Amino acid sequence: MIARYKIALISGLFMLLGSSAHAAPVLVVGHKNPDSDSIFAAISLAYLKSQQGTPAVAIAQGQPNPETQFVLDYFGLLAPSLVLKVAGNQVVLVDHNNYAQAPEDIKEAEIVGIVDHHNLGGISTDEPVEVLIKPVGSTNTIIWQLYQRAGVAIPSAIAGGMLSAIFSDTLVFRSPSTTDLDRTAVKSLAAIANVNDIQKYGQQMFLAGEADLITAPIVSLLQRDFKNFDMSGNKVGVAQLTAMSVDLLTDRKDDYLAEMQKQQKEQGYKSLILMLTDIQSEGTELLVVGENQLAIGNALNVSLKNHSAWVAGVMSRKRQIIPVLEKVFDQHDK
Ligand SMILES: [Mn+2]
Repeated sequence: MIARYKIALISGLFMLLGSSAHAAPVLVVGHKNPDSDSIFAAISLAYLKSQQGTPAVAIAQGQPNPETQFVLDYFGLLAPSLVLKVAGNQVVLVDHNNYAQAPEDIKEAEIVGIVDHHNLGGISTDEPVEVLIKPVGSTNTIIWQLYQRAGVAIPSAIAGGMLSAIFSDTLVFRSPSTTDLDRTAVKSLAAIANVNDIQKYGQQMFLAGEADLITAPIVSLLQRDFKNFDMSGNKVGVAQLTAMSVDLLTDRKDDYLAEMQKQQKEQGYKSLILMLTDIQSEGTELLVVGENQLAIGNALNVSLKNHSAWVAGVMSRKRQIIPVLEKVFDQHDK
């Protein structure tokens, strides 16, 4: 154990000596199908690292969704470059910490940092890594704290992106994942970004995000905020769409179910779940196809009819759905 650590230390030292002249920048990347938190965490952390003397660039594993694009345009920021291959680079993961949501070739890269607010997802590394994971509403809340501690000023546009990300992840503080730290961060960021009426701005942002829910192809909507999970060896997919009007979400329920059933069979999912989350009435229409439908319904105290049920008070995938599913698949396995 000790010998191995020594070797790691020595090779780390050689890397340090050998790479000082023209080191490639560290790549900061959020999860697949990036949401606002992933995009703005990459932008804000890359800027902070660069200010602290470590050249870093934000990259993304997908195009910005309509909500994120609205925020980018609103504050005059550019979307991070689309980069799918990271082999041979130093990488910081933001807003995720599992292989399923990281770049495909991440095992051929060197993970040098993780900043996240999700459950530990099973990544292992050869070298010691700087890891910062806190159970707060948004990765950008953690990054805001990093700026405070470092005493680095946040540019106005980046502050706008960061507060939007916190709004997006906490559904304007309505999600049970919200903490006091998220509220404090938004207050501070809003002052820097000159956003005077934060509630009004949040509404504008969500309206921009849900504008195409009626017209966009079902396949692309299902993919918009889709996350893959490995639960006790089972492939499980959980997508989420949010809107301020539930009709926008449930009008196309049959189309969603048909597409989900198709993908579940074709792509070998044990279960495929879609959360249609209504921000106004604070609940989720849950759509489930595949195995364990009864167990999932029971665990949430609802009975699924035609693969779906309204689950009052459920808004957070990470806090209220993933832990339930992990338990169901864990028990199912034993
Ligand atoms: Mn997030």
